Amino acid sequence: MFEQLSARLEKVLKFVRGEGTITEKNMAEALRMIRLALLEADVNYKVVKELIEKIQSKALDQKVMDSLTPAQQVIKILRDELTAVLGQEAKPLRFSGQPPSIFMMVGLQGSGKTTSCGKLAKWCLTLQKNPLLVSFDLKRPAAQDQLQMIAGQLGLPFYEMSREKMASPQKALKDLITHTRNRGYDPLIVDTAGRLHIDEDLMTELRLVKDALQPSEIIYVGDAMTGQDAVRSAQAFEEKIGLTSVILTKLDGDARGGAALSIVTVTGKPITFVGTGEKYDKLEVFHPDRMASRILGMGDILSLIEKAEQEADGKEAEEIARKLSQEEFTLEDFRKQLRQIRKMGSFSQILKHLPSGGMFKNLAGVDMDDRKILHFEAMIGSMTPREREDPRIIDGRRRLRIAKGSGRPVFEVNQLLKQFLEMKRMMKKSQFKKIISSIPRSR
Ligand SMILES: Nc1nc2c(ncn2[C@@H]2O[C@H](COP(=O)(O)OP(=O)(O)O)[C@@H](O)[C@H]2O)c(=O)[nH]1
Ligand SMILES: [Mg+2]
Repeated sequence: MFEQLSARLEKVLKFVRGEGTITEKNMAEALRMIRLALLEADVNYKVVKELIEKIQSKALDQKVMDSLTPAQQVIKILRDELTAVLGQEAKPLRFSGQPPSIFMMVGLQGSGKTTSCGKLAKWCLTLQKNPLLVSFDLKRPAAQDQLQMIAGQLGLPFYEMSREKMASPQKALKDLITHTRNRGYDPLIVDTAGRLHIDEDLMTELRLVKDALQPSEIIYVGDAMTGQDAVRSAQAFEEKIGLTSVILTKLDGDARGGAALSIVTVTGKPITFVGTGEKYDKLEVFHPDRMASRILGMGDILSLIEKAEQEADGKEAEEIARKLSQEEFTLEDFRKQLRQIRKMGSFSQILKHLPSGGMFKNLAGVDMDDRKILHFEAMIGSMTPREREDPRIIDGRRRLRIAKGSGRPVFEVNQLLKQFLEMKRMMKKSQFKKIISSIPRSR
């Protein structure tokens, strides 16, 4: 679980933060904790071993960077290493120079292949592409019904593989390419058979599709929630079929952070996208550095900003994010933030992106449902601009006025102010994000 990994690493960081210098002893203890945290998060033990060795040798090399405290150094090294393992930079999907590009999806049943076909097609639309969806499963021709339904929902073209066509698979696939080319579709997104277990039959079928279509991308779709199982099957698909990239699904759930690290290490193939929900817009470009930060518990502020930007004015979102990481955050900003949160959807989704132990933890404690957000907004709305700038001036009389004006009880006004001050206090304490953002990347 990301949260577990984050929580454990946070403990580690607290530990190293408190010490003035790196000594062999506290370093050993920090590494032991990092190792446990990673293992518990389902990171492959070989990956853990390599990471620990790298961190150890780099951390004890005192010349890492003079301007950093030892704690910052360990954090920086760990973050850099995680990022390096995850692939350093976001990798885009490769479109073929000569259309049509062909994306072939492989993976076990239930991993999210069919759903990801829909998501990917939807994403292609944003690139002004003209995707065509098709499903190829010799054993279960009915499997294509699901994709056909998705295509229908998204208003996208779907190519039907009838039983008659599939009687001669090679010809069916050749006709498919001709059809795609003649109609000018690009890319062709191919859903393939998935079984609960990998067997030779499945691999033979997938090889047939691969040989006939010569895909520009063979995309392994892995369910992050299945942890090491996803890692093992990724390895099998890589060995038997050969992969070019990975989509990791269900990162919205109880997903283990280790799966991402491990799949990349074991297959050597980049993660291009992550699935963060059942809906077709829940596909996010994978950013290794952000994932590393998220694993480290710093919260994925950048992803959050991106999400906010889709809904709100980009400048405003940027400004709020900047203020969030500094101290000038006022009740007015808080109100804007609440408004955006309301637009963005479920609050628990947002919480996942914020630093664990960060300012929103306490808000979560008061069960921030949409109604609560509206009430908070109403109360802030009843404040004068000066009160919003400096809530310290809000005395008993002002509280009563605000309560009356917003139609909320006084205790809720008190609660709002308490939450807000607590948030600011947490932000002041949360030097971590600042440390990280101020660290120049050494690579
Ligand atoms: N929460 C969540 N559910 C997903 C995601 N991707 C797929 N699913 C769900 O996982 C289940 C299996 O997905 P499906 O696409 O049918 O898997 P397939 O057997 O590999 O084609 C479905 O209920 C999907 O709605 C995701 O990113 N997040
Ligand atoms: Mg399917």
